[in-house]
Amino acid sequence: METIIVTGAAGFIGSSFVPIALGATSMRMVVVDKLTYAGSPLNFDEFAKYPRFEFVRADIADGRAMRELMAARRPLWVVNFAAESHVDRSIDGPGEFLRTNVSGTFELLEALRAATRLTDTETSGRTRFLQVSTDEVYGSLGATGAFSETTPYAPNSPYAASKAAADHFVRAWHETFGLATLTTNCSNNYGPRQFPEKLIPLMILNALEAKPLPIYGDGGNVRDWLFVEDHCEAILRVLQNGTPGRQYNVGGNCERTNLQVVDTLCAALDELAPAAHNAKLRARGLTSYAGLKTFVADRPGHDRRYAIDATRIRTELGWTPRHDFDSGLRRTVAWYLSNLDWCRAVAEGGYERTRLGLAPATEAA
Ligand code: NAD
Ligand code: TDX
Repeated sequence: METIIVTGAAGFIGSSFVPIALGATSMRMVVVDKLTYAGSPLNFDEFAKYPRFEFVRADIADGRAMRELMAARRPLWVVNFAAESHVDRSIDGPGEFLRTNVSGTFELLEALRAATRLTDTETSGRTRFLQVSTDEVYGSLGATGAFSETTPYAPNSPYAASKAAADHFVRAWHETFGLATLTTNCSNNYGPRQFPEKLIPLMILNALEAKPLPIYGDGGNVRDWLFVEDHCEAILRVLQNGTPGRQYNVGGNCERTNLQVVDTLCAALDELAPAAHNAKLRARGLTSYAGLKTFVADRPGHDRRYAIDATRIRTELGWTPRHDFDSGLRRTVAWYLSNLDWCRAVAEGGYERTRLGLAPATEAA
């Protein structure tokens, strides 16, 4: 039985990838995750006893552990989801982003390169490494245009810089060492099990508690939203049929300003958790969740607009998103409403939804 190693699958996107990959292949899956604040075993609970599933708690930046793991498991495929993923946290503490996102990716590449020498006779050179990257590496767009795979990298946040650096290592390991690498650059994901520091779950939980919905700046920043399962299906498609050494942009063709996202969310909440039944909201004299919207100081270095040109993955690999934003968002809201215990459990490490990422002003020279 061939093996797929999936790093970071105790987090949001990786945990959606687990059932999709287990269902679409007959491979053995080894999930490798450090279980940081963002990772929870609850996210793969239902697969823990599955015979083809194994969990290894490890740090991808631990080179020795990664070399031992790859040599022992001899994977056919490695998919790297593991990362520090929150832009605001990268402003408060960029060091961990360098360690996990850059050094971690480097250690995985080196460990797989070493193991591939042992494995390639078994897999006839079919070993593949897929790096799950982001559209944020391309920087910020003006009012028009979209990122393509030839757009130059221009990262603006410490998070984006760390992901861009990792992508360059991945590229170099293909060009120099002949490792069969693939990179996907995806836009903003939404869906179940997203840690409540990110825009959509943060707004849902704050709304239910009748707390302010903090909108950075003027709320006009644009993101291209994609339902998480669509992203995972794209990753699988690239693993199966992508051309080594190639990058694939993945997007939802679904641009929304943050204000539009929050308004759509509030409308879904008004329907699924009516204000009339929310005592805290009524105590504030409000009849709709939209009354909680609050404009706050902008994120430093806040990218204005992202948009993805997904022509390559559509024409070469036949992938298109299956979910539209309104139904995907409703499904997401319904999931959070039914999983408030999960929300409490993942925040137990001390996360209280306070504002992150307001860097102190740099002192004038
Ligand atoms: P997440 O923060 O929800 O999960 C990250 C996971 O990685 C967690 O389970 C965490 O425990 C694990 N991890 C962190 N450091 C680790 C380490 N040193 N060793 C092993 N495991 C470690 O992130 P996510 O939103 O699921 O994102 C997954 C990947 O997709 C990331 O690489 C991210 O850059 C990329 N991505 C995310 C989005 C998005 O909208 N969320 C969009 C495009 C790309
Ligand atoms: O409280 C908030 N208020 C607000 O206005 C938060 C948390 C965010 N925002 C804004 C900032 C962004 O313009 O909403 C937008 C989305 O913010 P995040 O959810 O933090 O996502 P973003 O910064 O766009 O990055 C996400 O998409 C790309 C993921 O976190 C990354 O991992 C991924 O690479």
